[in-house]
Amino acid sequence: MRLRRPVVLITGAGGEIGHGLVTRIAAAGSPIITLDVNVLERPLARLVAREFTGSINDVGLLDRILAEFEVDRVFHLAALLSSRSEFTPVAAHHVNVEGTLNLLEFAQRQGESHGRPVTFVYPSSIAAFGLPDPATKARAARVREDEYAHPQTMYGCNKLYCEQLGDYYAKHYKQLSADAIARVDFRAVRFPGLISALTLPAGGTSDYAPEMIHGAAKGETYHCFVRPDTTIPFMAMPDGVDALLQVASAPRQRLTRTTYNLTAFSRSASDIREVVVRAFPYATIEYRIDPKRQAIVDSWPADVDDSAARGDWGFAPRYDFDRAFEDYLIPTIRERYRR
Ligand code: AKB
Repeated sequence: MRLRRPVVLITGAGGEIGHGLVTRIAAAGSPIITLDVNVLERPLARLVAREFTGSINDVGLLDRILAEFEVDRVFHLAALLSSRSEFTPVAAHHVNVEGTLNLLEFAQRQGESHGRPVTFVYPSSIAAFGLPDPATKARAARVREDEYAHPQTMYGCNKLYCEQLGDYYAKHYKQLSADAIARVDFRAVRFPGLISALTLPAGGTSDYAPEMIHGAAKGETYHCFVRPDTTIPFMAMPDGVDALLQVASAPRQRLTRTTYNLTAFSRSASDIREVVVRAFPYATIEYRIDPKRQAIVDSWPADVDDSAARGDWGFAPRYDFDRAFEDYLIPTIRERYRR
């Protein structure tokens, strides 16, 4: 007999992905508990059953959550992004790796206590790739999951390693102990640059795209820190949230891997500038290249092969480049700043 109602745990719930994810899961009627270092904004907090303010490295706090709740799904979103992580690599490792290890251990113990695997959804990133030079990037075209896995950033190293760690918890956990059973059903997606209309980006290297739009809508001059020809894959946030929900609910037997590439469109910085300037004719967007951030983006693929996600669990983004800007980003951001 079940004594407690299963809940969904979302870490980093106040961040860019968390906003959309909390809203969607709450609308579907599932109770949510959140863990974030910052207090959630009021409208978001109202949607959750219980809000914990604290660190994913506070093991005592995780123990309290373990004792009080039956968690059957974890969306582990908390992380320091790529640019921020290069300034504080040790702190990035602490949050991105040790924090993820704490959450995986939490999920294993939850699964042991209620006797069923806990679905653990992990947003990884194109930062897990590392292409050595622009010529290789141009030649590589649509990179598959297992190619060029030589990240050049602390964040990329953290993401790649945590994908492996999740795989270990899902398949090989304590393999020499006769009585240990793996209780973590780990599922990771490698996100491209995500562009959200609702939240401001914080600390990413793909942020030049959302920053251009938000800057233009606010009437501020924006200095784009990468060259006009710089190309990486992107996705509109609603498709990112859909992907997390879809991969979480995909039948286990359909999944042929634990980590999946995802993309919606690959466009250059100048393509993005052009569409933003068309929508906001008074926008001032200039190029002021930051060689270090440019080098990071140059090490990320121009496009990825996401056929495994499409084939295994039906990933099909709704927003291509034109729809993302015309139907989602421009109207929503315009409205946001008008208000
Ligand atoms: C970042 O730029 O750090 C992120 C990412 C690509 O994972 N947006």
